[in-house]
Amino acid sequence: MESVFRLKPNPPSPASSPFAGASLMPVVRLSRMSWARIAVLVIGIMFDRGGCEEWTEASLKTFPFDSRKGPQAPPSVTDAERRSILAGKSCGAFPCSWTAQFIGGDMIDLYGSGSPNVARIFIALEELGLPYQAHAVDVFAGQQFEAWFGDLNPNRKVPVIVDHDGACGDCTIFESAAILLYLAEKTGALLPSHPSARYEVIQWMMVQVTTVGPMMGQLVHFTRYAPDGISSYSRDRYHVQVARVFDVIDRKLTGSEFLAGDMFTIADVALFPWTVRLSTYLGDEQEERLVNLARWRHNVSLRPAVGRALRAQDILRQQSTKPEDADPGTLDRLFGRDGARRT
Ligand SMILES: N[C@@H](CCC(=O)N[C@@H](CS)C(=O)NCC(=O)O)C(=O)O
Repeated sequence: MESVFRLKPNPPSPASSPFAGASLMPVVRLSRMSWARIAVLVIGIMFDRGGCEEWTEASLKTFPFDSRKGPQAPPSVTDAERRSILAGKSCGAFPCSWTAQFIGGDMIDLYGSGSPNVARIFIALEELGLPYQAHAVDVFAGQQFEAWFGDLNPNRKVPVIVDHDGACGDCTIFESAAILLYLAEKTGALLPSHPSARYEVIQWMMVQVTTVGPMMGQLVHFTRYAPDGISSYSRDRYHVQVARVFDVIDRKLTGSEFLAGDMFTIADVALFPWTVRLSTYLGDEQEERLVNLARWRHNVSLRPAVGRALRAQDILRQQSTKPEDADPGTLDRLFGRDGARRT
């Protein structure tokens, strides 16, 4: 477990915090935390475009903060102040992983990367307004094979969360769908309680985790990573499977605002990240036929929490090795090929 803390981003020293000196607030006598809250709110209002743009690489780059630096150092706050911020879910325009640094205290550790299965968890945490701290696991540098990560997930895949305020104490959960269910049950949101509505959501979420994720994952693998010349049968098979399941989803979205009805749920959270670059792998022509999916994706992309989630995940992406820069031996181990041992 020793290297868990190495991965945490280094906050700037408290001396560099704009809230560090009381002399910055000479006229109105407010507590530091009140000033911090006001600053977060004002800057948030100034820069939040309501998440009202479809997420693209370009929109991430134009976000007015240097996401590599993240937020300013947190001032120390009292428990009462922290509770009142949490009660107000005052993440504002910023990712809750940023605001959480102003709050301190128990929060959720998220271990992840820039992948779609990890994006699911960022979106859920932001939708639920839960404070969390994100840690990069650099999978294209092989960090998932380090001993400390095997203690968190013996299957050596991200995402993993550790909830320090969980019903089971420090609850460690892996597998993105299990995490989504856990977070929904913890908060009583994104999943209806009535059994028929609940299982409508669960069955559509299962379509994502058993079919969309794995089929897309294999299609991406055989399109991007497999050696030329030997993979056309496999690529064609996964292409057909992806096209088929998205036809099913598109039909389901006819006359239905969200995947499991008129409420945004963990089924939508599970699907969205895999649709962001769908045309790259499915082809423009096939994707254009999915008109209901396009309408749904556009609406989901306008949700402020989704915008915040993707910006927060981009910080992890920037801290990680790009697939094209990965060492060939690490790629062999990651993909379990050429006799390389994964564990
Ligand atoms: N079924 C898993 C899949 C997770 C997954 O495939 N994670 C990839 C994201 S890059 C990973 O960690 N790969 C590293 C590896 O396989 O070594 C989930 O939904 O959580």
